Amino acid sequence: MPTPGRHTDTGPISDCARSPVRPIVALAVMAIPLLSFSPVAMAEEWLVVQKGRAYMPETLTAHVGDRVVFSNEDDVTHNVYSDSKAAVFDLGAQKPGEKATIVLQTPGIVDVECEIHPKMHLLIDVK
Ligand SMILES: [Cu+2]
Repeated sequence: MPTPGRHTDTGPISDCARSPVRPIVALAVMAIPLLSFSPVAMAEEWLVVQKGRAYMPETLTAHVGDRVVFSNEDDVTHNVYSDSKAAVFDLGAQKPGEKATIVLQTPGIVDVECEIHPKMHLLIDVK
């Protein structure tokens, strides 16, 4: 037997008219995580190589939140440290091939030295 009652299903036409609202809501929900993650995406990572008993580069302009990776690509041990107000740290004895990372947290000039080789200097200008 056929289904004579089908004509009553034409009611949902009014629901279809409302559906264009949904994509706008979806876009608004997607925009929230994009905005909250943007400061993290802006942080950069800088590579400072120790080679020939010198830092390369010897000057760096970075920003609060950036990371600096110290990579000992020399054939001698180094000991990277800083007594500067903007960043006080001591990475300790760093053997050839070893890496260590710091995070810049305060604006100012950071004078990075080496406990073993006093001629080594790296100036980081933290904005
Ligand atoms: Cu050194």
